[in-house]
Amino acid sequence: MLLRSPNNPWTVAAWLGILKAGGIVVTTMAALRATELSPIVEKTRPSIALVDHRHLDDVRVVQEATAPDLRVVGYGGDAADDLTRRIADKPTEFEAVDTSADDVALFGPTSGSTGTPKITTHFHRDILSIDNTFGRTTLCLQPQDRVACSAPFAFTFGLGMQVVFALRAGACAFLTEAAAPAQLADLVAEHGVTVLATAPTAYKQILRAGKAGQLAKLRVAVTAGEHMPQATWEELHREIGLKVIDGIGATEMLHIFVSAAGDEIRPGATGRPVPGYRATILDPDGNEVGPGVEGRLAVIGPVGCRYLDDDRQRGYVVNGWNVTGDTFVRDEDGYFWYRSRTDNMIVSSGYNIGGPEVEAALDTHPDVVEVAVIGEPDPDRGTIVCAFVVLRDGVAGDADKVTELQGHVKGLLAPYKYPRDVRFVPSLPRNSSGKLQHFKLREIVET
Ligand code: 3SK
Repeated sequence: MLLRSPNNPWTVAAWLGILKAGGIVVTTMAALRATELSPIVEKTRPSIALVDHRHLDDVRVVQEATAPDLRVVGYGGDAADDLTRRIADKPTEFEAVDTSADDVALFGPTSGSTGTPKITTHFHRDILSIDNTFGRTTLCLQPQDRVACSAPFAFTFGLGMQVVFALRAGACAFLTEAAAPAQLADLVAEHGVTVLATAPTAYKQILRAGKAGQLAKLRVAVTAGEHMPQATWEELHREIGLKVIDGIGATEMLHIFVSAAGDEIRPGATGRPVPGYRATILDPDGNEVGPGVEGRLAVIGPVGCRYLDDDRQRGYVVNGWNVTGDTFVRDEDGYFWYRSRTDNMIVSSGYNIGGPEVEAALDTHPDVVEVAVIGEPDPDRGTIVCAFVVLRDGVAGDADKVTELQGHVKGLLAPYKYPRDVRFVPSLPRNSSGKLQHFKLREIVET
C-alpha cells in the first residue's frame, strides 16, 4: 500500500495497520509530483494508495495515466468515501497477520543520482534492528521523552525517530506536519519536547534566528541527513550545553550506522560504527585502506541494501560491503570523519536531490538547449542546486527567465528540488567523447 501524507497520527496508524495486516508499506513524500510518483508506482505496483485528502490530485493523475487498477483512498477529509468516515462503524478489534522476520515490511524509495528512483526493500526484522542498534545503544530514548523531528516519515530518518524508536521506548512523538526551523524551535519550547532530530542546516537557522534558547530544555539533540559542520556543533554546545548526536545513515541501511553520543562524541567527527555494524574505508578498487587515507565509506551490519529489481544493487553491495556514496577518512581511534559526497547527489538542507532529475526537468523547457546541474556550497543550506543552462538562440537569459525556469522545475518536481542558482552560459564543457564534465562546473562555483 502506498502511503502519501505529511507527518500526522493518521499516517502512523496507517503504517502500523498495514504492517499488522501483513502488507508492505510504500512510503512517499507528500511533496512529490505525479512525474516523480509514477516510477515509484510502476516499480512497487501498490494495490491501494492511502492518501491524505489534501494530496490526492497527483495520485489520481498517476492512476489515470499508468495505474488504472490502483485503488485511491483518501483520509482525514470530509468526502463521503473518505476512510476516516468509512471506518467509523468498523470493529476496533483486529487480529494481526502472522508475519515472519523475513517478510517484507517496507519499500522505501530513494532518489538515485541517475534520476530514476531506487526502491529499497526492508524486512520486519530490519525495523526492529534499527532500534536494537542506533536506537538502544546511541539514542537511548526514555518513556518520559517527547520526540520531535522535522524529517518526513518517507525519509527513514524521520520514520525511525518519530515512529519506530519513540513507540518502542514508550515515548511520545510530537508530530508536526511542516515547520520552518525557527517555528520548530518555538514548538520545542512550547510543548516540552526533550529530544529533537533535525538537519544540520535547521540547527544553523535556529541559531541564526536567535532561537537557540528555545532548545534549552532538550535532553538530546540529533542530526543526520548531511554532515554537521564542526562550527555549528560547537556553537550549539556553547549556546545550550548539549552535545549534538551526529550520525550517517542511508535509506539503503534504513537508519544510522556510524554515530556517537555523550562523552564518546569527538566534535567534527561523525562517530564510530554503531554497535552491531562494522565500517571501513575502500579505495577506488574496493580495497580497504587504513587510518588517514580517504575513500568510500562502506558498512556491514544487521540491515543491508536490497534494491527491488534493480541492477544498481551490484554497485551498492560489493563483496558484502554496502558502499555508500560518501568519502570519509578514519582516524587511529576508529572515528570516521566526513569529507564529501562521492556521486552526483546534491544534499540540500537534508534533502537528497539527484542532479540528473533536475537536468531532466529543465530539459523539457522549450527554451533550454542544454543543461548541467551540480551542487553549489551554500552557508545556510549546506549545498544548493545550481543549473548551468544554454538557452535557445535569441532568448534572453535575464532575471525573468530565471524565475520562469525555477517555476518550470517546481511544476514538475517537488519544490525543494528547484535550482536556486541558474547561470546562463553559451556552451557546456565536454570531453572528447562528448561527455559532460560536471567537475569543471563544480570548480567554477567552488572558487
Ligand atoms: O540518508 C540519510 O542521510 C539518513 C540518515 C539517517 C537515517 C536515515 C537516513 C536515510
